Amino acid sequence: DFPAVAHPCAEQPSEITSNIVYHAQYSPHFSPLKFDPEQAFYATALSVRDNLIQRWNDTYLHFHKHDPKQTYYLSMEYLQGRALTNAIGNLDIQGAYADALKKLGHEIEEIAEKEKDAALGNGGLGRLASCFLDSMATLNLPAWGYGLRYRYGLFKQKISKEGQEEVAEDWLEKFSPWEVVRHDVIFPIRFFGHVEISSTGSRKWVGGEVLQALAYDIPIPGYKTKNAISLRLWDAKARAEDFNLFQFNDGQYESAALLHSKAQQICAVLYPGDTTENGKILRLKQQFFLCSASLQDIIARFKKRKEGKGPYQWSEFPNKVAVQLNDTHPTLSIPELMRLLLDDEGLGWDEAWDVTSRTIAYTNHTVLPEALEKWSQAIMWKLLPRHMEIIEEIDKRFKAMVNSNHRDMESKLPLMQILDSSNPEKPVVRMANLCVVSSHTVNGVAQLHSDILKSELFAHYVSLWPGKFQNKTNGITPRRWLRFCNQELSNIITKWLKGDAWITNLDLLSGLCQFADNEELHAEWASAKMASKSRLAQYILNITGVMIDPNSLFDIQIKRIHEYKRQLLNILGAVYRYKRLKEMGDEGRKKATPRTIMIGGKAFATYTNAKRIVKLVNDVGSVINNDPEIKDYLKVVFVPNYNVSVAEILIPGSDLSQHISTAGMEASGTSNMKFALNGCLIIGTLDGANVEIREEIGEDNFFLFGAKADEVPRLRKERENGLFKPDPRFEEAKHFIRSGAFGTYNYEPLLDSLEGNSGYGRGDYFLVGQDFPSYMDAQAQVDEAYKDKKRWVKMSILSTAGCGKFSSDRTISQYAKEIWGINPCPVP
Ligand code: DL6
Repeated sequence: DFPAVAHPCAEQPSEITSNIVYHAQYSPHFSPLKFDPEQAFYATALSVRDNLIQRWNDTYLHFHKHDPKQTYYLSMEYLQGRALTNAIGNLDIQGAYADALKKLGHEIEEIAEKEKDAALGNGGLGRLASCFLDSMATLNLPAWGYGLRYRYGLFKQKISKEGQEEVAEDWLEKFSPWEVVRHDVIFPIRFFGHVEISSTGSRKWVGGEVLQALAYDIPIPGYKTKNAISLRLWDAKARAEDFNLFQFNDGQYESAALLHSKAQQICAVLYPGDTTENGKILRLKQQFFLCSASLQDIIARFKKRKEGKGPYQWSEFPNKVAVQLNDTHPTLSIPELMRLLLDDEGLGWDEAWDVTSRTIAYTNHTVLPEALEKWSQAIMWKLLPRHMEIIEEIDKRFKAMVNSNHRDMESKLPLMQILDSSNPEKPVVRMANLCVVSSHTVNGVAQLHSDILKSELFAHYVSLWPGKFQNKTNGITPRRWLRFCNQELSNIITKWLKGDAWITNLDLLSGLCQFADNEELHAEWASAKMASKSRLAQYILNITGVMIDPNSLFDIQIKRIHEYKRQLLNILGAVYRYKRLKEMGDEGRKKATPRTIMIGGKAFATYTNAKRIVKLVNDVGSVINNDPEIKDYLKVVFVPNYNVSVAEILIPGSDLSQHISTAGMEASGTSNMKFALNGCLIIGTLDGANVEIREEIGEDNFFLFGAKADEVPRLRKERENGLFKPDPRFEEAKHFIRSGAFGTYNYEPLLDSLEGNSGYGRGDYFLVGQDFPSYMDAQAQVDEAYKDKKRWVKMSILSTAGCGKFSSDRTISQYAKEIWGINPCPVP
């Protein structure tokens, strides 16, 4: 109902110039008269934000008026990366902004690099959430993301002689130009305390520690649409009255501000260490903080949208609200929604359960046993006593249902129940079981993974609820991961497909197949790749000092460092290649395909073997890159501090990428999709989404090796029983490292993990030795294929052409139709 005002949403270069200058002067964050690239970035971002705020408000109002069913995506992680190029690109005003900045003496690319990555996530799961938001906005879906506003995101990785060092990453060091604090959106969040029972038997959670959740919103613009949705991040604060002035004036500074310091801890870091009890409590507090704040907000919005429309029924709630749990981290949404409905809204159990289970759906992202969350019942009783009562009741009713309706399943109950007290000293709550029992839909993230969920991890539940389980193969946004990060290639695609409709309809890429042998396209394709490789080579030189040759085959593996992802297989292969190159002499080497192997990724701070892998890659690189005999044939580079922005440089410049996890262990992978989309060939196992990528782009365009998922248990057994005969090349590579060729660091614990079951040995659980020979054979095929430039470029074109399925627009449309039941609500 505001009177109309001229909004400062600039779209023409001259308006943009004055809007940027306006922000430099009147939204000052720096001393006056300064306009270097950093200040220019902030002023430009604020100017773009003006434009976004207009769309954002319009979208909010539109949803409010039409009251469609809305999805809320709850995730502990979002890996947003930088926002400026993406926002300007999605608003389709790149040219105008570039011109405007030129007039002000700046290049848009140069100022965009001043933005810090928002790294509020760890890996694929967080980046998936960010891709999903882009697709939700682009598809005009009524949907929002909820997360936490971590003060420090994922650590910055520094590489020293000792290996990886973690340094706090201060993405809010200056400020984030994108976020808007909503001072009116604030909810109380309780921890600890006890349950009070009234004379009528109703229960109420009281006492304990009460903090406030305050909303910070980040606008998410859709691509070429008026819709802009919200990523709402919660920050924790304590109330002024909780600051004890008396104690402070008495010199008791710490106790005076106790609750304030507790509030600061909640959103201090992503995934605080959880080896101590304090660490566990803090993690659980973070999870509950996200769930409780988001649900209170969702309920408030549900009620607000009903205002003036007569009385509402709670049974309507699931017709207006869909909550998607991104893995088990937001599981506490289940007992929290139950608590809010039972204790605050006064619903009976059956009604509250009906509403909750029709609202919530759960995505599983891993089958790794150590990643399946189990929380100590003792800690849960202490921190969330009312929720534990509710979880106990859910578990009791679930068991009663199985006992009365599925007597044949009774023997499976110990595996299926939510509370596991089989170890009386450490009874736990199994979060995944709570999710499966309470959600209306459970999905995996690639076909193979979803099949494994149905046949193994959740097999028993399938007999109870066969219709509950679905697959939603992951996807990536083609905007960030091709259109904006690889403009050369995307312009070529637009030219050959006669238009840019592929950006929102990625299936159209298949139109490139008909030109797969066209020489003109080949020349353009190869030249775009060379431009990206040269840019990447320059980047590597700048950050590592290592000179790499863009004419060599660029072979990249970037992902979190984990034994199951088998960076160790990659580096052992590199060690073997190096040894061979040394032995073959000058003449032999001349026939070799020159290669640059790049590995990047962060190791979790307490994951010792992962940190040893980082150290090994760096040590191997130091020796090989300084060997004058080998310099024209092989380089091994560890790319430090891998993050979204670094990926945007690496992926366009790749020829080959490695997705080589032990089959059955990588739920999906999404970087495999990004590489393939950018015309990079994959060497990989039949794992996660590799399986579907290979199906889509054709098996001739994929370098396959390794054991299949269904062979893995037998191979592990054989390995345990001493039946495994290692390939001599595998033995040679390990022996070479043990000989001290790459320094004197003690690699024994790492190498021994590939041996028998004694000492550090874990019997090569990840089957590196088993897959080594077929890996090396596949790498030899890569070397041969790369020599035939025509064949390689054709394979590269066909890779891109086959990636239509892997757009996150496709994934999100499927979630919208098949899980959430929501429809587009475009702002006119
Ligand atoms: O679904 C997104 C992403 C998958 O692509 C990866 O394969 C999977 O490892 C990752 N899962 C997680 C969960 N925890 N762990 N491990 O990050 O999800």
